[in-house]
Amino acid sequence: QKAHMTFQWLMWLVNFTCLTVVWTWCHCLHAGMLFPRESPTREIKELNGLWTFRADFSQNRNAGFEKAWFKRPLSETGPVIDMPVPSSFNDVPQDAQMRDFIGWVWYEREVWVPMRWLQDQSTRIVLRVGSAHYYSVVWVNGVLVTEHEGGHLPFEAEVGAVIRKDAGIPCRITIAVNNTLSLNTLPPGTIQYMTDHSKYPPGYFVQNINFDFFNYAGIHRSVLLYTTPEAYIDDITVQTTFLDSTGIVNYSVAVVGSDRPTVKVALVGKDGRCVATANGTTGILKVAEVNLWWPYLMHDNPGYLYSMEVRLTAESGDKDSYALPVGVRTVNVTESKFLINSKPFYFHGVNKHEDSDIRGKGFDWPLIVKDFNLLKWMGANSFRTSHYPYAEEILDVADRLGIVVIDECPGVGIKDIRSFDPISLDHHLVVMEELVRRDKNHPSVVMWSVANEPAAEMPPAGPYFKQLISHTKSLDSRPVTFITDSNYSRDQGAPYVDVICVNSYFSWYHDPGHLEVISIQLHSQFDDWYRKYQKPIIQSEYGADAVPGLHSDPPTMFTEEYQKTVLQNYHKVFDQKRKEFVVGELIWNFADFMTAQGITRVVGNKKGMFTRQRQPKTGAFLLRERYWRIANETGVLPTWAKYPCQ
Ligand code: BDP
Repeated sequence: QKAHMTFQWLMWLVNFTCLTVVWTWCHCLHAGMLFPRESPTREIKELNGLWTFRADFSQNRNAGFEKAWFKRPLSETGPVIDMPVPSSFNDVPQDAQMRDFIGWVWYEREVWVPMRWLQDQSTRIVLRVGSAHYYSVVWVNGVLVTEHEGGHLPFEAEVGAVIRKDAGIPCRITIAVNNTLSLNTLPPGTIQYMTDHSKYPPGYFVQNINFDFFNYAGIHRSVLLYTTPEAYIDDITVQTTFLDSTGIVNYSVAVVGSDRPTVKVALVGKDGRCVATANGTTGILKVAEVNLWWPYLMHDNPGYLYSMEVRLTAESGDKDSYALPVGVRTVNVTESKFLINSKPFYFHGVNKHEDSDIRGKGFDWPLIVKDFNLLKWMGANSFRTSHYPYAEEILDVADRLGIVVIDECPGVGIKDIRSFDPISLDHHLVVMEELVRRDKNHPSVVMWSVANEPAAEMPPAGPYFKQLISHTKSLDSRPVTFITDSNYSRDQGAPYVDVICVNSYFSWYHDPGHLEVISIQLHSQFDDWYRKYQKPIIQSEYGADAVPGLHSDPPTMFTEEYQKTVLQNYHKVFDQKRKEFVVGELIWNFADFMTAQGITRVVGNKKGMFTRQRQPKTGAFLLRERYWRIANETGVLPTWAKYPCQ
C-alpha cells in the first residue's frame, strides 16, 4: 500500500513537472484553433452541400490565376459541374481524367450571411475549412482572405470586414485547391514530365508518390461560418492529472480583444453538477472524487467527460463562452509499460484510413458511426490515425467512447533524401504545431506519431528526427513516437522516441508464402529492438492481403485463410512478448482501402479485416475473439460488457 502511494506521488510529481514545462512553453502558432461549437455567444452556419466546381485543365494548370476566376462567378469562366462538399472530388464525376487529376481545382458557393451578423459590427465572422487537400487559396467576394498548406488540418480566416463591404448581396466564397505533391510537401511526392514524344503526348506528366493510399483531394471536411464577439476566447489548453481521488485540471485560456479580461471557469459533471470553479486566464481546478477518463473495456464507465465551461467578460462588456469536453487522465511510459491512469494499458486495436466508396476521404457521419460500432464489436480499444490526422469529430467520438488514439501527422512516404532538407523540416515542425494545437485537449489522444516509415537509415534522418521529436515534446507532454519499418536496422529516429512502433510484414513482403518463418523473425525483431533501446514496443502494423471470397487450404497468399494464418502466427508471439515489453498490436488494416493503381494492388489494398463496404472477412472474427479475450484476461472487463465469443 505504502509503495503504491509513493508511486502515485511520484507519478503526480512527474506529471506536474511536465505540466509546468509545457506551461512555460510559448505558443508557436499565433492563434488558437478551437473546434467550432455553438454557445450563447457563438453561432454556426454550415456551408456543406453542392458547390460549383471547375478543374483547371489548362496546360500549365494556371489559367484560373491568370484569368482571375475568383473575381466573378465561376460559371462565367467556363464549364462548371456540381461538387458535393465535403467529399473528395476524384470519384464523383464519371470521368477518368478527373479521378487522376493533378493541379488546381476551383470550388465556389454563394451564401446569404444573416443580416444580424452584418449589422452588429462587433460580431466577428470567421470562415473555417475543416480540411482541404493539399494547398488552398480562399477568396471572399474576390478578395483573398487566406492560404493554407497541407491537407487534414483546419484553417480559417476572419471575413467580417470583407463581407460587410458588400452587404445586401449574397457573399461568394471561392476556394482553389491544388493536390500537387512535391519534395517539400507532407506527404512528399514528385512530378515527372515524360519528354519522349514517341511514347507520351506533349506536356505529359505524372505524380509520383511513395505512400500506399490514393491521393484523394478536394474539400474533405465541413466548411462553415461562425461568429464570436470581438473580444473572444481564442484558445484553451488543459493538462490533467490526479492524486488519490482528487482530479487536477490545469488550464490556460488565451483571450483576444481584451487586455484585462475576466475569465470564469466551471467544470461540470455528466449529471450537470458543478464540481470545481476557478477564475483567471490560468488556473487549477481540483475535483474531489474524480471520475477518471478510462479506455473502453478497462472500466465500467469508460470515456467519462466533464464539460469545462469558460466564460469571458471583456472591459468592453463583450461576453464569450465556450464549453470544452475534458477527460481527466494521465499517460506515462516506463521501460516496458504504457500506463494510463498509472495502470498498464495494452493496445489491441487497428490502423485505419479515412476512405470509402465515392466520397474518398470526404467526411461522412454514417461511415464514422459505423466504424466505431465495428470497433466496439471487435473489442478494439484503440486506433492509430494512419497516415494523417483524422477529422476532429472522430476524436470527439473516441473521447466519448474511451477509444484510445495514436495521432499521426501526414509524414508518410519520406523516402527521398532531398526531403530531409530544412524547407521540409520547417514545414514538418509547423504541421506538428498545427496538429498539437488542434488535438491537445482530447483525452483519447495518448501519443503523437511524427512520421510513418521514413527512410530512417539515411544520415540526414538523424538530425531531422531529433529536432522534430524534441520540438513535438516541447509542445506537449504526451509521449512521441515514429513508426519504423522493421527493415531498417539503423534507425535514426528511435533513440528519441518514447515508444518503439514497428511495422513488419513477415511472410508477405518478406519470404512471401512462408508462414513458418513468422515466429522466428518476429521473436528476433522484438528482442533486437528491446535490447537496443529498452523501450516499450508496439507492433504498429502487420497483416496480409485477402481478396474477400478467395479461399484455399492449405492457405495460399491473397486468400482469407492465408490472412487468418498470418495473424495467428503473429498472435502466438505477441502473447509471449506482451508479458515482457510489447504493449500493443494494431492490425493493418481495419478495412480495405483505395490506392494508386499498380501491379501489386487489386482495386486497392486488401489487408482489411473488413471490406471497403465494411463487411467482415474471416480475419475480423479471429480478431474479435482475440481482443475480447485479452480484455477479459486483464481482469478489468466491465460488468456491462459481454464476452461475445465463448
Ligand atoms: C506499410 C505502410 C502502409 C501500407 C502497408 C502495405 O505503412 O501504408 O499500406 O505497408 O503495404 O509498410 O499494405
